[in-house]
Amino acid sequence: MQITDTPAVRAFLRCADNGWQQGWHERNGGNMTYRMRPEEAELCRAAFDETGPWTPLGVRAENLGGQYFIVTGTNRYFQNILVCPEENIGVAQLNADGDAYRIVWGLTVGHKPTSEFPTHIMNHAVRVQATGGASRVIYHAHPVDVIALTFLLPPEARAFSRALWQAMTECVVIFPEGVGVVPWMVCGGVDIALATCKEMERFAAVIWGQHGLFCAGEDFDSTFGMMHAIVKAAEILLKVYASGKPVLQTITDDNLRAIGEAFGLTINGEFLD
Ligand code: 2HA
Ligand code: ZN
Repeated sequence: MQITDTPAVRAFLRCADNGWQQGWHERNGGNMTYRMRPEEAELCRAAFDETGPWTPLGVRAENLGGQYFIVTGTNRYFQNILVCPEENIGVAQLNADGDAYRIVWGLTVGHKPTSEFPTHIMNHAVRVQATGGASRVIYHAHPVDVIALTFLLPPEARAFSRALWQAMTECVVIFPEGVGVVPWMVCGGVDIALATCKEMERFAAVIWGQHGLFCAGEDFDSTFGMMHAIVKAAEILLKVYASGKPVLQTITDDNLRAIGEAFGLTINGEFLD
């Protein structure tokens, strides 16, 4: 079987293309990584070249040592991923210490994983711990409405979580813990990786000021679905703000508590009044 025909890679390709179709990936914007299950990596192993030199990551994820990740490439475009997977995505292996990587398959153009690879790896490290090993996908995109919202709300988890919960009933069901926020920072480096993974200790979704959004999840559907819900809620908020009309009713804190009770959820009480 070709690597591109294995279920894990096919699911990665489909998710990436869905993001492109949504308009979340101008030019080379956005990136995605998937932490492969041992049996998924084993299925591809015959096609891996595991002889290359290690490249330092700049961060260290001890709990991920030796694991394999499907990754998008730096300066590659989501619009091309489905058409030419081998040029635009690859598989990266971490060394035993979890502080360096090598490409073992793919990325035949550019040969380097996404510039946000340190952020992805640190997010995986934290989400693996937060979910007892279940978390596998980290997905970063540049959705217009989420970025626009970062000009209008204070760059704080509480403000964003409350606004998004109030925008659409299902939001508090999808992310009852809320969303994290990292105010504007230089992207692509270790500092933003550390700031993001600190938020990821508590939240599966983290908004980057004037930049975009990171979502983590156990599979592609739930990760994409989280991103989609946040984008949609942001769009609703912007439409309401842009209407210039007074808001006559919203989802109150008691309404949110009632949803929590009805669905058996623990809603982050810090964000309720
Ligand atoms: O991959 O989105 O944050 C390009 C980016 C950097
Ligand atoms: Zn980005």
